[in-house]
Amino acid sequence: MTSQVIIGNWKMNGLVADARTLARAVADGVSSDTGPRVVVCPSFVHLSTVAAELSGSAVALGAQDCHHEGRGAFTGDISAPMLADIGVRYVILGHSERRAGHQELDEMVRQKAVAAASAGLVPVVCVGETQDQRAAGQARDVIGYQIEGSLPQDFAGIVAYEPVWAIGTGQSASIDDIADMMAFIRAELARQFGEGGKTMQILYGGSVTPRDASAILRVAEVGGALVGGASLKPESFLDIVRASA
Ligand code: G2H
Repeated sequence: MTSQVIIGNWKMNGLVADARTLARAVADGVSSDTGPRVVVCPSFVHLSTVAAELSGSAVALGAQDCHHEGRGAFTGDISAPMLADIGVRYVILGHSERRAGHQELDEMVRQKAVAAASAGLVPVVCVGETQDQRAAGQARDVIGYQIEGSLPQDFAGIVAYEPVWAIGTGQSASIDDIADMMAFIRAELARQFGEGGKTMQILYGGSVTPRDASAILRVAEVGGALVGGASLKPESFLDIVRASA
């Protein structure tokens, strides 16, 4: 069985000293023997600091976004080759906070996933429905379209299902909801990608805490977790890592 993946998304939090302390605590708490793959995704300005702290550890470095072009006149943007160059191995793409706050559309996310893979990064593409879409019975349609639009045809990365209504609210989706959507996403991946879609890793994200991590990580098709708030507390994050397989 493929190891589960636990990814800490630090979002826009902390200063250099905080990132260093958090990275050190996670690096010290994760053993290098087989088990879950552990990734932390600090802000861009903390990547090099965190890379130094993670050096020689079993924890991999991730970023929270990248540009779809490799280089050029894109003021303020960061390319996938730049990230790979400083030791980044994973990149979160299409997070709902970027879809909502930066008007990122499926096609843009797809182009970023292509750029990330070309640079040797593992794209972690997020999909998720809003509360209104769920209430209107559109959750499956929305996720199906996001998968179709955001993942390139040769996609070999990770999909993260993050219902928008569960993000940062302290209220993760119910186990039944997660199981239902995971089964749907697996079927959709298999339908759209054939054999590759049957083994693509799918993470759950949205208010994962140590309290509910074990139950969530045991749901069929859940290949790990994308953790926001709880990843900022080393003990909470490491408890979630220990709950994974
Ligand atoms: C969802 C998640 C991490 P949180 O955004 O991507 O954050 O665990 O705080 O809901």
